[in-house]
Amino acid sequence: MTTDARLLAALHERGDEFVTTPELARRLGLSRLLLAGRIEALRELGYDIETIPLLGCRLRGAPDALHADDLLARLPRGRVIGRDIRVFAATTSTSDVCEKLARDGVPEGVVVLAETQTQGRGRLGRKWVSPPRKGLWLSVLLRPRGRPAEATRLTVMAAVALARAVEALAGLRADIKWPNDLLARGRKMAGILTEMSAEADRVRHVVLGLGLNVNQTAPDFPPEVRKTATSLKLETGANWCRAGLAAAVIEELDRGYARMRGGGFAALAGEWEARSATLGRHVTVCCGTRRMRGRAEALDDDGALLLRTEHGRIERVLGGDVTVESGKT
Ligand code: BT5
Repeated sequence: MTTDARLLAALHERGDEFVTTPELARRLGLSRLLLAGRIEALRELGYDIETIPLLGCRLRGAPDALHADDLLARLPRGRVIGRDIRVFAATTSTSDVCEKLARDGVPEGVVVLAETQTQGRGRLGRKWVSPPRKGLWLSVLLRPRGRPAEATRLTVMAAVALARAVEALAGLRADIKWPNDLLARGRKMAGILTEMSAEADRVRHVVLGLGLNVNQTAPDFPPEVRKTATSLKLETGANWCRAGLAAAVIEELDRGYARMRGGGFAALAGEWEARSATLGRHVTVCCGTRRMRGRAEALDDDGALLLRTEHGRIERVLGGDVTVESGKT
């Protein structure tokens, strides 16, 4: 961790209370003069740090901006996902950046965030609207062991992680629509894009891209998605601290990934099923030019959707767009 990350961690840890200057200087291994310099630098970034002689310092507020040091300071130690965090003011797509890092041999777990994306993408070349400072646009590089067919498991894991973070912080119940949407009252609040580089039987790496709408109001959405999209702000009426949310999402992703590696996918899938807006419903799945109708029965152990077709057969669906046709049966 950088000095600024450790300084912010010490302040976050104490909440509303003061940390004395000698304690801070000792913890960070800095002279008081250097410490004052770091505090001033953070103030220039928008951190509201109050200093009172004898009492010390406390953090009164953070800017509505994402900073790698601040995110590192909010996260627990010893994690894989988020051990390296990189924040950009703007990028084409955070998944492009992650893909480059993958080819440069960067270890798994690096998280790339951007305040805005100029070419944010969804599946099949679709566009992902990513206005500046309104949401979380982030990608994670993973190098999982296992067969390429298991990559869908990562989408399942990411959907559960997002739903948990949103629920824990905003108290908002989010439904998961297979394979990659998070819905609130039937509207899309988040999307997941899982991109894989693989050989025949081995995954080289996976880039997991997550987009979560946070502080948009209706006019922030372009007309083409205004009726189908929603944000945390639209659902709760409040503005949300994106840094806090980003840290919660990263923490949940790390927890989910650890569970998966520890053989705990079945439990994750159970949690997914409990939050599912898809299972038990009659759906149409469009997969390229193929169209299938049936009842969404269950999740397979690799994350595929098991669909009981009109003819009574079970089809395994690995990807596609799901439209829910009717209520649960
Ligand atoms: C997705 O695709 O839902 C995956 C979205 C992944 C976005 C993240 S952001 C970080 C990382 N970097 C990227 O470039 N991408 C990832 P799909 O299921 O294909 O849905 C795309 C469709 O959702 C579009 O065609 C629109 O109809 C709709 N849409 C676009 N932007 C939206 C938004 N901000 N909120 C809700 N719906 C949106």
